[in-house]
Amino acid sequence: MQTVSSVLDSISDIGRDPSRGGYSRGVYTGAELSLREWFDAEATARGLSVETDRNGILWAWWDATDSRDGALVTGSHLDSVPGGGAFDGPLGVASALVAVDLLRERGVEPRRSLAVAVFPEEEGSRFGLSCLGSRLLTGSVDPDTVRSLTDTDGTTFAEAARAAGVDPAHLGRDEEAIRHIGDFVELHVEQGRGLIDLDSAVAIGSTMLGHGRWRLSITGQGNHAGTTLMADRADPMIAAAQVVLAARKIAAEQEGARATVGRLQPVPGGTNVIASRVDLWLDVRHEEDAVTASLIEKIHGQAQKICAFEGCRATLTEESRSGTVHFDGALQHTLASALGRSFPGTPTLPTGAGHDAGILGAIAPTAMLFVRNPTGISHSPEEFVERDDADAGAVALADVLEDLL
Ligand code: HGY
Ligand code: MN
Ligand code: MN
Repeated sequence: MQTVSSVLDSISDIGRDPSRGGYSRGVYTGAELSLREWFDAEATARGLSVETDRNGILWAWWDATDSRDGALVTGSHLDSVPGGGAFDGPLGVASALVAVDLLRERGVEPRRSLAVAVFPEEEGSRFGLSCLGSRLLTGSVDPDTVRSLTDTDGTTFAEAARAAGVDPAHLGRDEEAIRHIGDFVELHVEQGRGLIDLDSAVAIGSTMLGHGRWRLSITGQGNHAGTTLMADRADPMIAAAQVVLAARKIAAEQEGARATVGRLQPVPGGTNVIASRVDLWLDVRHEEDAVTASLIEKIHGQAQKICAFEGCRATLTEESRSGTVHFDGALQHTLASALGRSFPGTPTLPTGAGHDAGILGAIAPTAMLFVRNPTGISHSPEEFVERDDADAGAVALADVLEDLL
């Protein structure tokens, strides 16, 4: 039987990013389409029947009964952030495939159907909206808005989906898929130091931090870098630099808050050109949704002051926002008792990262399992999971699925 590492090894060359390091696997790009084919082959080889739904979500079905309603669903995502690690997403998918092997080996005869699902654009790296597939499924995003989202090349989501064989006209809330999801359990690499400090290979998720994304567009006066005196400038890059520092200061003053600017785009972006505009994206997170709102308000207020002083103008646009999620208590309890046999004393752990399990919690009980990452680093090539911990995660997932099937 395959190990989780050997399953992951089979995709280790797909989507490598030679300039950033790590992997860049944007939704519906060549790399992600190859991963979709890989998943289809791996699932089919396990006797699962693979389908793509109206929102581009992949479903690999173990049709154990004559109905899929109220099925047990597990899985994660295959897309990555730019220059991401090998485990964020794929670990959950590979572990689910190995868990199916384990259930078969144990002779488990499910009382309900089981599906391994792969959700597209979880990272929102290509089109800017995270957990896009699960948001479409649950109807928590407007399909028209999604269809017109564009990537940095100007390709719309509709064009990219159509090219991948997903008809954009059918995007939207999927009552049939919602009926199918009885419970959802997602295994995911731990993206912080939680499990290192707890010295445990696995943990049960307790909460998922609320977070949002905002785009700040700062306009000034584009001009020549050589002929424009310093006193004559309205340089949006100077304003943007101060906003980045202000965001850090405001978040640092708020217990438990995170504010990040990881993406900043000057227009036109010439070495000898004073930018006419700078777009930057704020990722702001806090356990209390009202605090997240007040943080973004403070940052926006500071940005307006900075821009007034620099002779620039700023426009803030909210791109996404999700409240803090508390995973289903009864399901957490089932996970804890299922793990009691092979993983006594499994801890529970909050996550500062967003996941499809958080979005799907609106339509079904959801839970998460985390697997130790000895680097405590994620969204970076250094993200890592030891082979033994990866296999322990698949055993833990199989134990949980067996109890729930
Ligand atoms: O951004 C997040 O927290 C997740 O990795 N998409
Ligand atoms: Mn991620
Ligand atoms: Mn992820």
